[in-house]
Amino acid sequence: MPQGFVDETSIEVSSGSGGAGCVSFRREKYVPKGGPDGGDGGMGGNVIFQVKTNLKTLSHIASKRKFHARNGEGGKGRRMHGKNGEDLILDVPPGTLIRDRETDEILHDFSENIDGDSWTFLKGGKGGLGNWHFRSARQQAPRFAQDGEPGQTVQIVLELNVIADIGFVGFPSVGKSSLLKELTNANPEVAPYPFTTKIPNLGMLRISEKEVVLADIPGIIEGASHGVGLGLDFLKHIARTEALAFMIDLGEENFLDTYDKLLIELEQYQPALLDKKRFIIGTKKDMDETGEAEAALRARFNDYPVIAVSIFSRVGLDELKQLFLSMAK
Ligand SMILES: Nc1nc2c(ncn2[C@@H]2O[C@H](COP(=O)(O)OP(=O)(O)OP(=O)(O)O)[C@@H](O)[C@H]2O)c(=O)[nH]1
Ligand SMILES: [Mg+2]
Repeated sequence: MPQGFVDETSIEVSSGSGGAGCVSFRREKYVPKGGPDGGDGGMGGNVIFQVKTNLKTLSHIASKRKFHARNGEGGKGRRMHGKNGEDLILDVPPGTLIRDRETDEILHDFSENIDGDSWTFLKGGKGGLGNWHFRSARQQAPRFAQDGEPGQTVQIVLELNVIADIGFVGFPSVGKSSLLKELTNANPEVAPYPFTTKIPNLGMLRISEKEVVLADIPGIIEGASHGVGLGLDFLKHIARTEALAFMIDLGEENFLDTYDKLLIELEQYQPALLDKKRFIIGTKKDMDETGEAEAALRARFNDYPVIAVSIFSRVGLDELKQLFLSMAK
């Protein structure tokens, strides 16, 4: 599996400790020695995982190593209960698998889950009882209370098989990796010679709370289905995407033939690839005289969305992001 397709992150999670019970005695006017009135400690916060379907990767978790739920607060006089500690709620994308780091045991599998489904992994510690509970005929003024129960700490690994939403297909050097680099957190190699990209790269585009995963694959040339260039084995990595972006270099002489050539290769590899949603990206719009090329592209593809972009002059990128968003699941 190429790098980046399995998202994995190792973290430590801890539930909160319970708050301590309180030792306290009533103080009232005219009552010289009040009875015990120390309240109980609050519960420690739980560790909860929750599915969020707008997430596609674990990158929002990977930036931190340790996560803690809050501790419960101590009890107070007048039998006042301490505040419960706030739960730690970790949002994960559907498909996330949670393992124990030491034993490798699968603790939970979120593969079937829908938005908002949650799983409580670690319970917070119970709060200790206040001295009020320990009064008895023999013990009228107990000077002790219980400690809160400690929280639990576990090392876990989160795993996710990331499936891209949109795959980039195009001839070598059309600018696939440049676009991925421009729009996402990925950092693929970019160079002015063909077949710079040898294994697929994934990148995540975040637009207002939503994540769209883009897949940059090696260049496809005529005859690739018969093994020319790098062949087409890498197309398996875009077999499950929602949509394909056909990238066409506006500065290239025979740019209108590119699309047909790409389609032939895709069909040879797997006809089902042609059932996917499609759209056309004209690249390198900053080059001279690409205006005409763009118009020709629009005329040819009036049934698919067409967007002309340039990484250098930064045109068309916002429009493209919106299109990606609308094409993703
Ligand atoms: N003028 C211009 N050049 C661009 C633009 N985008 C990419 N390039 C250049 O095109 C060349 C190829 O870019 P890449 O992003 O490596 O192309 P690729 O499609 O990933 O190529 P392969 O991985 O070899 O298939 C590089 O020299 C880029 O700097 C653009 O918007 N305008
Ligand atoms: Mg590339």
